[in-house]
Amino acid sequence: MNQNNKGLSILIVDDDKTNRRILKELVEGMAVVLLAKNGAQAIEKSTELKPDLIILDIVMPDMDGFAVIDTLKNNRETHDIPIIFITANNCFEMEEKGLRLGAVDFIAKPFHGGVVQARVNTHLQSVAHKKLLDQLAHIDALTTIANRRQFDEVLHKEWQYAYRNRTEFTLAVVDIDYFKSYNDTYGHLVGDKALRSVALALQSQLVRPRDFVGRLGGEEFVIVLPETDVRGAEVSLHNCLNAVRELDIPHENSQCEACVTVSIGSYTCIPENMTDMLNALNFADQSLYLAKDNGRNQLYS
Ligand code: GH3
Ligand code: MG
Ligand code: MG
Ligand code: MG
Repeated sequence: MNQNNKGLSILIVDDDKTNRRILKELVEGMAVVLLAKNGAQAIEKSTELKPDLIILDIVMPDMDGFAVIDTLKNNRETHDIPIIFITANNCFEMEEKGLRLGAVDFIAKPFHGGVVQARVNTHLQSVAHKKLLDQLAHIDALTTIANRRQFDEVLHKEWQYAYRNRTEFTLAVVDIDYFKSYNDTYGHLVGDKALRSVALALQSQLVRPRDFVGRLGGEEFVIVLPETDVRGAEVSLHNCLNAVRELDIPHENSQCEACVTVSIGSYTCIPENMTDMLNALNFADQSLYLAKDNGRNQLYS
């Protein structure tokens, strides 16, 4: 029905088999359909599969729709999933209760198929918009890699993981060498192009799924290497240095080589608390300063 909804999923929760089938037939052209026949199953599937929209029956044995929405809204993992109530129990009090519990819509049974489709379509479109906005909010427009906001979130998550699991954690800061003079020599637009190439070269070297690179701002990047000790980090970060050098972007006024290079400062630790997270970037920055002071075009860890 709507091309923009591709890849989205809807969970239909109803204890009545015929209702599940009818609803499924109505919406299966718009999204991937998942089914649950009771409240417990609804919660299990919502937590595991994170559907983009839930159509929820109210009257069900054991656990009714109100209990289900209450549980989902109180769980951080599921609390943003939009829920549409659909029920034969359609007095205004029920409708008000459902909406106050956080439902985005309320449909009375017997329903008209076209109305259900139209409403579901509207909600799927808002989900798609929200996803797009969320993506844009986490990406750096110039380089297309992750931005500072995403870095802050990843740092918090990975630092917490390392702290809880007593694993080593590496944070590295990357800064392009003599980039002011690059802009002065070749112009700002060519500078932007070089920035993009450097960002993608760094990204191409970080192959493990949780390795992360983002743009901190200006011509500085940040790399997070979870579960990585000093030796492991040195391998990955040397690969990054080489990948940038191998781009072989001419820089006739660089004082290290005739091409664009970067300096990298890194810091590895097993976190002892959550507050030290704020200092980790400073420590990596201190190493970067030493890499610069030592002649640039190198890693200091
Ligand atoms: P160093 O080797 O010590 O790092 O020297 P540098 O010239 O790279 O360092 P400095 O901090 O003095 O200059 C950074 C320059 O990066 C300044 C600015 O012209 C350039 N820059 C920052 N952001 C952008 C951007 O988005 N696009 C372009 N083209 N240049 C940028
Ligand atoms: Mg029912
Ligand atoms: Mg800089
Ligand atoms: Mg620089």
